Amino acid sequence: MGHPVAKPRPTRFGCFFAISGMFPNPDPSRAVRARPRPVDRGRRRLYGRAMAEAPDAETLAAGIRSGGRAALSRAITLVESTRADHRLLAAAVLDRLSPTPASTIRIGLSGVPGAGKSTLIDALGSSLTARGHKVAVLAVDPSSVRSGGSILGDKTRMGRLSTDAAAFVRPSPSSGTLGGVAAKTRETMLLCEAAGFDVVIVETMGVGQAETTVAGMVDLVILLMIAGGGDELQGIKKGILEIADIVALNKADGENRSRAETAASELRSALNILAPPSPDWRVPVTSVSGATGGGLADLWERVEEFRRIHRENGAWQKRRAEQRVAWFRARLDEELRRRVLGSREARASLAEAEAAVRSGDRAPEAMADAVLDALGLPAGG
Ligand SMILES: Nc1nc2c(ncn2[C@@H]2O[C@H](COP(=O)(O)OP(=O)(O)OP(=O)(O)O)[C@@H](O)[C@H]2O)c(=O)[nH]1
Ligand SMILES: [Mg+2]
Repeated sequence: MGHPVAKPRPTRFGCFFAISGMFPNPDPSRAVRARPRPVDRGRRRLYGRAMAEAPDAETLAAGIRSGGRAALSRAITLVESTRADHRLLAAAVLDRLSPTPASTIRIGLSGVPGAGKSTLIDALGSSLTARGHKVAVLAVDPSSVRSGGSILGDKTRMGRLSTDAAAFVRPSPSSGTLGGVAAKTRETMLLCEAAGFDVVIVETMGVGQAETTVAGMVDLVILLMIAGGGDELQGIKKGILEIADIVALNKADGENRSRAETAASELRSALNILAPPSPDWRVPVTSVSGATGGGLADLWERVEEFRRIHRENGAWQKRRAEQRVAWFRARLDEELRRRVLGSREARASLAEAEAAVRSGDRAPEAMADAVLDALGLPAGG
């Protein structure tokens, strides 16, 4: 039996081989050429040219470090851009801003639509800025991935924070995959930290995947719940409860207060049967009201307690380090794919290869090998 790739087949796939030498490596860093600063020469040896050449990166980084809103906004625009040269420039800015301050707190706030996340963030955030914190609020909204729009009225539901000079509210980037939106949100978070925001809250509306993705970029996850008609415990997705570091029963006000407190105690028993997220931490369940501000001081105390305990046992630092490596790997995978398969010619050839696989004419395994061979990446190395 011959090599499957060599098997002559009557498809138009021959065209793939004809242009296989034409996969240009898009080199967007050419667009941002500049004389490297001294430290870049070392980086250049280590990481190649892309990181060394970025004329505006230094200026932008300096502007962000000095707390300039214009520089911050410009860098966020770069992060959210789909242009390759913008992404490279954003990467160079982030590199100059590394490491960002270790003293910040990154909070993921999750909960079903209408749980009161924005209202609570507005109240909690305002109380924090009143105490001298600088608060950034970002959003990962899976519906924006599908619809191309951001959470409607998000800013208006954070009326106090969006006009607060010590706060920064940014809606979800409105394009890309969930992973792409999350990556942009994470980069924006780092820019905000470098600009002096010491509390970052990432609001995520949703069920499932978005929460897990956000948990991969924050120090702790607060799950906001509301008391339902009595069967709310059955309705909880176990996966979501498992990523929660703190649970808050929201809307504990007016006649809903006692229902929220009953639900909180039921949840405490439910959580007892789940493995705690770390040996030193039992997930606390508090009742809060974003509307009245009730319980928010207690909620913040839990956040600070979580931080104190996990900084002392090292889990805080370890989680951040692991997250950095995970994002490095994700970016590497994405860039590898983009640079190897992203050109117009490669995409056309891939479409052709996929058509041959879709029709059943070629075996997927052999076709994947054929594509990589044609790209000069044979299996034997
Ligand atoms: N009684 C009461 N109502 C609240 C409270 N917080 C929010 N609400 C109401 O609940 C509704 C949803 O509030 P939001 O803060 O927008 O909820 P959200 O979770 O951010 O919603 P999405 O972003 O759409 O997922 C609004 O009508 C609020 O007025 C609260 O603490 N108590
Ligand atoms: Mg909201």
